[in-house]
Amino acid sequence: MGKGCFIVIEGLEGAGKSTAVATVCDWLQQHGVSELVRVREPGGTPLAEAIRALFKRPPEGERVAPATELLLMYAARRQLLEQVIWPALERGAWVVADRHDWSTLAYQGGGRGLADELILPVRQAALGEFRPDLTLYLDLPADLGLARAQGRGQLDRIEQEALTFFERVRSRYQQLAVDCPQALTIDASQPLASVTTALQQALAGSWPRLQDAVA
Ligand code: T5A
Repeated sequence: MGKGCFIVIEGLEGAGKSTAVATVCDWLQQHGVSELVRVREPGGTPLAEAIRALFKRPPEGERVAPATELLLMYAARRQLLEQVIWPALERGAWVVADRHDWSTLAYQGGGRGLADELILPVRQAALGEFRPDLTLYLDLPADLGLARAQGRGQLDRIEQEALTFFERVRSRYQQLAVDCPQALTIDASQPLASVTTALQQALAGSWPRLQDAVA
């Protein structure tokens, strides 16, 4: 897929993903990356943003089935890939994403309990073999992440789930990170300055491999 590089930030609510995206982009710019594209999931195109709004605030009184969540997430993801990510990578840009495929595996798989037999064919149809060059997983206890999210004000539909839901999500994330050679885990329970340093060190360590990938 093109000559660019695809970096994804993953983690629970309140892990500090938005802040991490900014840190990663600053670091890449300082190291000579000339075109950077930031995206978030779900979202990033008008259609995908409309799906995000429906996903977060469905029509009053209508329960969203877990399998519907799965299909909405991959529909939004494919649209973002077609409209933004793949064209950017094709022209040599670096793309930094706030959430991607692991969010579905962790939230709809781990959290909602959907079986791999349902998820994986949908994932294959939407992504094929496309995967990030680097995933930075921000790991923290679910209660700490939720407390940070609560500190920002009103909670959305997902944030109102029970703590055990987020513990299952975290557990799936941790397993995905262990299983993926292109992923690094960052301790996101540390103070922000320490998380920033850890992200910069992770990028420095991955830099030779990422440059090889775009060469
Ligand atoms: N979803 C998404 C699925 O279920 N399936 C999917 O496939 C996808 C793609 C998206 C929701 O959709 C679900 C998951 C989500 O529930 P969102 O708003 O895009 O929602 O994502 P959230 O995770 O909800 O976004 P947050 O803003 O809560 O999380 P961030 O970006 O990780 O956190 P951030 O950077 O905004 O920080 C939150 C607060 O914590 C503070 C920040 O200053 C901020 O106030 N903070 C720290 N404080 C102390 N120490 C640190 N180290 C800190 N880091 C951040």
